Amino acid sequence: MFNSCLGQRLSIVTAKPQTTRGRVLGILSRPGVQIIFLDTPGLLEPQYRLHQLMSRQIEIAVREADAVLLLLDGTSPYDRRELVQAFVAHNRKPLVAVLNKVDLLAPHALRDLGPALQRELGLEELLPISALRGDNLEALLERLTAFLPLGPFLYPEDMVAEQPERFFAAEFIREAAFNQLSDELPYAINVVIEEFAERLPKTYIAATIYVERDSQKGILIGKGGSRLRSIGQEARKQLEEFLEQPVFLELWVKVRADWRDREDDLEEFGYS
Ligand SMILES: Nc1nc2c(ncn2[C@@H]2O[C@H](COP(=O)(O)OP(=O)(O)OP(=O)(O)O)[C@@H](O)[C@H]2O)c(=O)[nH]1
Ligand SMILES: [Mg+2]
Repeated sequence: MFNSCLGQRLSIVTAKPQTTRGRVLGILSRPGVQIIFLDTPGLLEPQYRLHQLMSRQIEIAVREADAVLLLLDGTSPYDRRELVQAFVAHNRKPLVAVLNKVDLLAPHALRDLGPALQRELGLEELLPISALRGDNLEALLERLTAFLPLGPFLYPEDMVAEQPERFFAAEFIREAAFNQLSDELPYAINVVIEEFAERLPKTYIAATIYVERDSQKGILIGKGGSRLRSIGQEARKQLEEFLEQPVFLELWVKVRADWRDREDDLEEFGYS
């Protein structure tokens, strides 16, 4: 939804939950209005110190924001019901709630689901959208605009993102790893960009993928290095599209035991 509203692929998207770990800022400028979106992780029950820091990203974004956009997945609308209920109950910011993926819902299912969800979660309004098809995104932008303060633009009109290219490079590598690994392994991964150099004819990017255990290292690398190579190929394609330049990508794998629970590692990796 974030990417669809911005018309750019800034936030990585995968079929696995807990893909987004940090806060990603995206700027949408139109005549007379600038909307600054902060994409955050989803509400979650923390199991690791990393999860606590992810939850804090939500708190920080909400504190900074003029309005909160609560996005529910139409195919699992009651997912984490208590967390969502508690969030809505404690929220003091203007709230715009949307039900996404209506492209996958039959019209009659939507007719019943909308009012039931509103009642259950205490939502005044629930806007059905499809980020995939673009349904109701204009209506959503209009609702959000109503809560924005009057004033000069906060960013130049031609600026879409604020975070450095290195950040997005790490994210695209993590996205490829999420797509190509299964079970717990994607969650044990962290990507660090070691070098990012704009050289001719190709931008040179070297990155380390950290895992938590030696056994995970072998799975990530795969037979004869096949899986790591395949992850690298997918990431390189995305990076070339994003940077609009040919990219030479070099990937390394290292073990950092229990990094998801270690304060010093989380700080080094930029999560705190
Ligand atoms: N059919 C359909 N699929 C969608 C739509 N929007 C997102 N998806 C899919 O839903 C999945 C999750 O998308 P994400 O953007 O990673 O979800 P998220 O809410 O950011 O979740 P996390 O970052 O993991 O917390 C991906 O497979 C998307 O392609 C939509 O409008 N319709
Ligand atoms: Mg996300």
